[in-house]
This record gives sequence, structure tokens and C-alpha cells, in this order.
Amino acid sequence: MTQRAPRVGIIMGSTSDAPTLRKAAEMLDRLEVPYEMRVVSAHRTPDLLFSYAAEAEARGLQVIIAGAGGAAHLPGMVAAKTVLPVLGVPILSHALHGLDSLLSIVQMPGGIPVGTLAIGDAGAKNAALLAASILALHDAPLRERIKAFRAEQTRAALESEV
Ligand code: RP5
Repeated sequence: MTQRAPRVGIIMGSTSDAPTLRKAAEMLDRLEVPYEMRVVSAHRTPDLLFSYAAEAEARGLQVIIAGAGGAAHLPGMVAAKTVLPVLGVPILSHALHGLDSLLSIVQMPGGIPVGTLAIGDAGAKNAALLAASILALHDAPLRERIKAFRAEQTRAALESEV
């Protein structure tokens, strides 16, 4: 985690989600976007969920990435309490391989949006990239860092050997 004031809040329903959400943190580190990371559970700490979401904007957060698995209410409930963009990451659950997480997060009623990413690591990585793109609308140096990441990815793909 960087020393500067966090612009992105990464929250998750359980410490068991941390290996997935670390993919988001790693990408934000790479793009030099300051973030914070903590466990906020819709079911186990509902009062914390409400206060975290309600206070996020005033604390300076600009995007929230919320990862949860199973009956994954966290992203939707956070979105209900803030107008900040909320990006939902479905965790790869054991019982239903993340399909439960995905459907819980993606099927929001009209009026309260959650930008839902892919299940698991790819979703977490892309949530960070999407959060960075949102911030880069008003941050030209960050936009250049995202472009550099894309260029590096392209170069690696072109130079890869099978
Ligand atoms: C959800 O329940 C969490 O997001 C996690 O994916 C799932 C299981 O949590 P643990 O029982 O591993 O703490 O709330």
C-alpha cells in the first residue's frame, strides 16, 4: 500500500477473498494509484459496511472495488450507500465455482449500478485497470501509465514464443 491518501478502496467480504483482491492491489501498485484494503462484510459486519460506504466519498475515495463470494451482497449494498463508482469482483467459490458470486453481483435492479467484472483473478486485475481508467479521466500522467502498461502487454504478446 502506498503512503499517499487512498483514491481507491478495495474491500472484501472475508480474508479468504484476499488472494483474489491482491491481484487488484498489485495492478494499482504498478500504476502508482494509492489504495486501501480491508475486510468489510455485508453479513458479518453490516454496520461497518454502511459506515464505510457512507463515509467513503468524504474520506477522498473515488472508486470502490468490492469483492465477495457466494451470496455476494457486498458490492450491491455498498453501491446503495454511495454514488462513487462501485466495481464488483465475484470470488471463485467452492460450491458453485463463482457462478453464485457472479449472479449475486451482476443482477442489480435498475437505479443502483455495480460494474461487474469477471470471476476471480482476471476480474480483480481488470477492476483495478477500470478503476485506473476512471481516475485517469482527470489525471493525464495516470493515463500515460495505463498506456505504457498496454504497450508492454502488447510487446510481451508479440515477443512470446510457444
Ligand atoms: C463471503 O463469504 C466472502 O466474500 C467469502 O467469499 C465467502 C466465504 O467467506 P469465509 O467463510 O471464507 O470467511 O462473505
